[in-house]
Amino acid sequence: LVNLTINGKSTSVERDTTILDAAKNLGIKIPTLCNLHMDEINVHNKCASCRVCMVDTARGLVPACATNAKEGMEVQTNTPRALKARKKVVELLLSDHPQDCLICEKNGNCELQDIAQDLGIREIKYKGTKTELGMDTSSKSIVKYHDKCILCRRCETMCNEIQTVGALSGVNRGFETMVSTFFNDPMTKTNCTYCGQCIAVCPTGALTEVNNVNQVWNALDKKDKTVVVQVAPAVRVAIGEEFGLEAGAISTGKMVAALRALGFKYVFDTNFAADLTILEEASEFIHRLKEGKNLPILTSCCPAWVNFVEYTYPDLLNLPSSCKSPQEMFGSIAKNYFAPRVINIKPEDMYVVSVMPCVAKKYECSREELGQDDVLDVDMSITTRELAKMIKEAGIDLSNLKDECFDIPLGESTGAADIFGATGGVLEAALRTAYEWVTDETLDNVNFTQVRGFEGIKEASVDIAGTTVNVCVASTLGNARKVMDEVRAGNSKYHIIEIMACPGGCVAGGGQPYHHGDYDIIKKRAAGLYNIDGSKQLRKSHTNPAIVALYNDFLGEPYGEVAHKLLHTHYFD
Ligand code: HC1
Ligand code: SF4
Repeated sequence: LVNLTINGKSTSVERDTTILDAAKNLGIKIPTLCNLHMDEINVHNKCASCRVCMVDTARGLVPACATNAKEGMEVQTNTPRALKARKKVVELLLSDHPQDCLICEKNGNCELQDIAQDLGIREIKYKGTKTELGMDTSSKSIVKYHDKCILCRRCETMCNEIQTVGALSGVNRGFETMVSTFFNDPMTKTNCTYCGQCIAVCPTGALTEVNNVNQVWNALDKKDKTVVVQVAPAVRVAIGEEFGLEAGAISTGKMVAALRALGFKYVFDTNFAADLTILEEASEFIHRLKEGKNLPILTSCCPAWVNFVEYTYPDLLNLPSSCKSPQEMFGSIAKNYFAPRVINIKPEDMYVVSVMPCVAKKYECSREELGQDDVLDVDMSITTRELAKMIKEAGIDLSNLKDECFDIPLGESTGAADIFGATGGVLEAALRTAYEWVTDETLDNVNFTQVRGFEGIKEASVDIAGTTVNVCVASTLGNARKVMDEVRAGNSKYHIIEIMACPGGCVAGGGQPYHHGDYDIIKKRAAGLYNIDGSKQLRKSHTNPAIVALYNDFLGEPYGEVAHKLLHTHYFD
């Protein structure tokens, strides 16, 4: 241990602790822009590029994030000299930044804006040449606006170290320095999976989602379309944050009320399709297990993971489940069942909007194979943040709305569907159904707690009618790579593997309200989903009466012919 004082307060910390972390332990805030520390998921971005965290020591000014605490050190975080240096650094950053905060996608959520505000900066002091490197709007999911990049490298850390995709890195020098793709190619020409984790950690408006809010307003205005909306599991425990509610607050009823007030004709639930996915995926698993072929089965509901497996493991494309994701199954059932059979309209006269915690879902719904006869299953996907923008734009105060219920039948779901939004949830939901189907016994304890929690890779063995089923859950693409390399090498003992690209699952999706590096927020959202599951009467997907009726009236057998046509897909190398 080393002993030091910060602003006169004594503390003892482990050797190798930075001044920044030592101060944090004492409850002393030192502002930073580039630093990002999320121990739970091993994110340690400390490139010390922004120099906002300058503090005073006997040796002069030092960056707190890159200077280790030393025995006897006396640190002052707020001397006039430190404040002046900090202010100058931010003034220099602002001098080379587009000053369009009022119309910036990140307005109100920008860490640079916040620091400028906290430091009382009221003028752009240094005026001169500015970086002009332009935008990349090539993808359906992500906008990259280079001029707003402050070179903090958080996105690079996320993409390279956590996701191991390597789509972004620092290139060029001086004013030309940028974090970009190889040869500055458009994102669509790279292996970017659109996981959106770079967006989740970008402190400014340099990386944002493609904003589809206006397209949704336009659709709501069309008299010739029936506009329906579906909402992903993870949205209901995060949307409240945009309206001052606690992270993890269960806002389902208020969210439904807000969607109805926005003008959607039917407010449905992706959860309905999550239950449907389980019936198809459990059937597919049992089928593969009996045949002893194409194991382990890999879950296929996360579109960034699907992109990753297509790019990285083209030799293993027999393994992902052929099930479309719940987002897509929902669209398919809404257009090919609900439209013609329940409300008597043509599939092309229905417009399906999805609200997702994810930016890859925007890309997923544009994949041409995910539809029937040139009608895409889902027309437009917006993020949790974009829904919040629409609600605010309409002047609705979500936190004061009275709870309303989803429309039926595509709004009915079991607890198994809610937990899809947290890492391990899809697997747990599948086990609840597979167990009962294979054993023909009632599963009394539906809580497979071994696959819950935030470990990057979790495993368990479950006895199903005398067969030991080995299961694995991985979240982040870096962890997926570890598991998949074993599969490729023939060393994997697993029968089922669930993979989600975001650290912790969809609750941490790239389209959720910004967490600003606070992983507790993500834990609270997941706890919210498990609370919903625990409080529901029905917690096994195959007991959802609306799903049972759908098979009886329309689909026939799970994994049967109609299901194959409407609910399954294929992959491309
Ligand atoms: Fe997800 Fe899924 S859980 S992928 O994480 O399988 O986005 O929430 O909607 O489709 O249901 C996301 C969340 C979501 C799908 C479901
Ligand atoms: Fe990398 Fe994901 Fe960002 Fe693409 S979306 S650049 S894969 S972090």
